[in-house]
Amino acid sequence: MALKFLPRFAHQSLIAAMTALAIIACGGGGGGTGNNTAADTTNPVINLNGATAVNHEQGTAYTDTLVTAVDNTDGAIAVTTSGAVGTAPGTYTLTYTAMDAAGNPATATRTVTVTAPAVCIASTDDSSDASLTIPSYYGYTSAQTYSGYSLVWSDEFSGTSLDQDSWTFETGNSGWGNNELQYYRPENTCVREGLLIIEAKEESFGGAAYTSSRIKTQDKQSFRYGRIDIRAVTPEGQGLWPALWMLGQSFSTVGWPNSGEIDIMEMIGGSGRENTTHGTIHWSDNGSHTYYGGELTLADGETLASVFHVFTIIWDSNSITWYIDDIQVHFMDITPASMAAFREEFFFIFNVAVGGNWPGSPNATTVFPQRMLVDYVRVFQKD
Ligand SMILES: [Ca+2]
Ligand SMILES: [Ca+2]
Repeated sequence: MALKFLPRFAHQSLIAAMTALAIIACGGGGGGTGNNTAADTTNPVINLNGATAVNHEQGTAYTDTLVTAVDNTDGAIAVTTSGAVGTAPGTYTLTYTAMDAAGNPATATRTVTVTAPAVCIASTDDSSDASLTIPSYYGYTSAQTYSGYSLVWSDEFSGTSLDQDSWTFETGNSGWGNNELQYYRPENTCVREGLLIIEAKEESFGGAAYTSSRIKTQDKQSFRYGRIDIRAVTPEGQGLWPALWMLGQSFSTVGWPNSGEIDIMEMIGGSGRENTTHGTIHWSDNGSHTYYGGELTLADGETLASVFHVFTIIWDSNSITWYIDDIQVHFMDITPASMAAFREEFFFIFNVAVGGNWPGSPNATTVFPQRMLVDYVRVFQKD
């Protein structure tokens, strides 16, 4: 609830001055100003100072226009606002009330429709993108339940915008330690048709030649152990580098690689490479960065970009095992003392990098825009 006042004092001073003049004009005397003989039966008038219905794009706080009220006898009077504009897409109503000194009320409303950011649609260099349609990809689907496990968190991406109670956008073009070429922006993410869509574009922004998105669950959703299933289709092309991965929740205090890193899926785009999923962990072995990865290459010409696959880790205090479509990719024993980081909480990061040390830069064969589609992420833990 918020109260809004006009400067009333100035107005009352003016009334007082005019009253004094009236007394002088009447020749003075003790008659006083006299009381109104007729009761005030006229309602105040509320002025919205703006439209009765407005649209507001999600992602920034809504600031309402100053609403005022004026009364025939009281002049400017206070307005009380009830209701609030939420952060999620939807229509919200703000109600304004005012009352004059005689008790005559006034009320008015304004509706504010919060819309999902207009993302994954046309950018200045990509007019064809306005008609984005979600391809009907086929592919692998994992079980909804597992014996001995319970679902503790999932995001099915069934809404119309990224759930910012669980996810945070990371932004910028720092290169992210890998000489990546993209500028990460919220504008390159949307949620549509049950899918998270992260779109990499060839688009100049903030000194970068490409834009994309990177989202994380740090400080919002973190987990230790369990079975994690992520159903996704990767982008493709030389220079694309999609990743579904995790960092230790201690990252903000101990840094990398002390926090530990679990790469559930990485794919490096480019000819002959898009049929291989990489699973890797990074950690600090007594102060030196150490990593160990495994990979699996699909047969029959299938790629990670051609149909949905499910990327899985099964993680407990002893080991992490990676799977694609329930086929084992990699196994790591994490019992050594130097790997204690993997016995702590981790959060998710999903991103599509463009360029960087591992994939190399895009070239003339790379088609933009490119998209990673994520159908769901599910975390199951042992009962
Ligand atoms: Ca009145
Ligand atoms: Ca979904």
